[in-house]
Amino acid sequence: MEPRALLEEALRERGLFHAWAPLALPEEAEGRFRRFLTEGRHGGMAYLERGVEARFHPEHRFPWARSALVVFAPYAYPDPGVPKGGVRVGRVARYAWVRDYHLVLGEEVKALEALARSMGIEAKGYVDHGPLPERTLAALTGVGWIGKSGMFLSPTFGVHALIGVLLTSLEVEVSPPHPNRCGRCTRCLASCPTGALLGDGTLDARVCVSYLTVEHKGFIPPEVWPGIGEWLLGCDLCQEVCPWERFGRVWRGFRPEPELAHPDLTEFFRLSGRAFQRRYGDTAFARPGRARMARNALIVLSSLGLGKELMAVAAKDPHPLVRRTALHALYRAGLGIEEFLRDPDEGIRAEASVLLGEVPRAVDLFQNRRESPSPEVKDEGT
Ligand code: B12
Ligand code: SF4
Ligand code: SF4
Repeated sequence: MEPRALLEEALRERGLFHAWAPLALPEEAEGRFRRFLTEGRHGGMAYLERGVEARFHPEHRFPWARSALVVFAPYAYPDPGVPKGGVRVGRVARYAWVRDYHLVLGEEVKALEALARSMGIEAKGYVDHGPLPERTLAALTGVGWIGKSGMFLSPTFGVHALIGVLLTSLEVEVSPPHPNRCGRCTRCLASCPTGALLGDGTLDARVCVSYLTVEHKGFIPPEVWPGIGEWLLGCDLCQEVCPWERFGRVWRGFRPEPELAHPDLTEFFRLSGRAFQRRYGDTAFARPGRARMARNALIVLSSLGLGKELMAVAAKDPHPLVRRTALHALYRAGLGIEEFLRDPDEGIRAEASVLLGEVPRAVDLFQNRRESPSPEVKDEGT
């Protein structure tokens, strides 16, 4: 069998969808990406600013690269159910119901890379780990298109599909592009709780719930909380409403876990950073980490009008981000916040004074805080 056929056969055996893309990436895609950056729509994701040239010209880093074998792992699995006990409210985006897909799909792509090399083919695999425009490559395979939601979707496997890429030295013929079948549909645009989608397949990440809950490192201003609503981690709204999701499939390599789909929120307040890492180190929760998951949990509890006991626990949290979020959650719930006047963090004390009316809002207005209340500001790091 030819090397190309052997690679495809290996993926078929693993139950993964795949298709080939050329490496001549359209200038239009690079232009959109550069506009996204110059308009600052990437928020605090500074890593996207690095290696833009390399992102759209992989052949500069890998002169042997001729094609990309794009791997799709669909994850339209059913909800694994809610475990008993604990405080289990809020929603976790579907991709995070399984062991971190960077690891699970990454292992598949690594095995594919090894197989290619064993046949004398140059190859380099990626699952989100490097500068590569994965959706653009997916759009060049001919098996689907970029929807108004920005998602790559396909009539073969719907919207919920994670992407891995293997750059190879193989010259391959590729299929013609798939027509965009969004038509007049605007369901995803209407579903977005924060108006993040611009309608041209890109978004303003600074107001996307997925960005705020997963990537944003600092405080999330209470004005934004209603948009976040019940989302504890990520957001699936613009995908769930898509009519093409009826073609959703499930890759058998994914095992959804009830404890990840419906985690006990008390753990984010109870566990030390190290214990959290042991418990969730190989899951998508590790990306934000313990303090940001606690921050997100407080916002969810505030949105649902629940969890006053947890908010009180959070008021004594070792991390200032958690205490600052607890201050606002308790304030929104109409509960006492006097204890924050004695908080070790000067900024939190000042904010509590303002909320309690001890300092006129016009004087402070939180303007002097390290983190501005506007989501447009840069991340501070937790
Ligand atoms: C940064 C990032 C985010 C950011 C910004 C997302 C965004 N839309 O820009 C945030 C944190 C918000 C995010 C959220 C999510 N993400 Co994300 N994210 C990424 C990452 C690392 C880079 C994306 C990026 O460069 N964004 C900047 C924009 C400008 O670029 P782009 O999204 O690639 O869009 C390009 C194409 O659309 C292209 N294009 C548009 N039209 C056309 C037409 C043609 C013909 C062609 C060729 C190209 C083309 O032009 C754009 C600019 O180059 C990729 C992995 C990667 N390395 O690519 C994952 C990735 C895009 N995310 C993914 C997922 C699953 C999600 C979430 C669903 C997770 C969740 N449930 O919370 C949400 C979905 C939000 C949404 N509606 O997009 C998957 C998407 C899979 C898919 N089927 O599309 C990816 C590919 C990760 C992976 N390996 O599977 N994400
Ligand atoms: S992931 Fe949620 S917040 Fe982000 S664009 Fe989609 S619907 Fe809007
Ligand atoms: S919801 Fe409608 S407009 Fe949005 S991506 Fe799906 S088909 Fe396209």
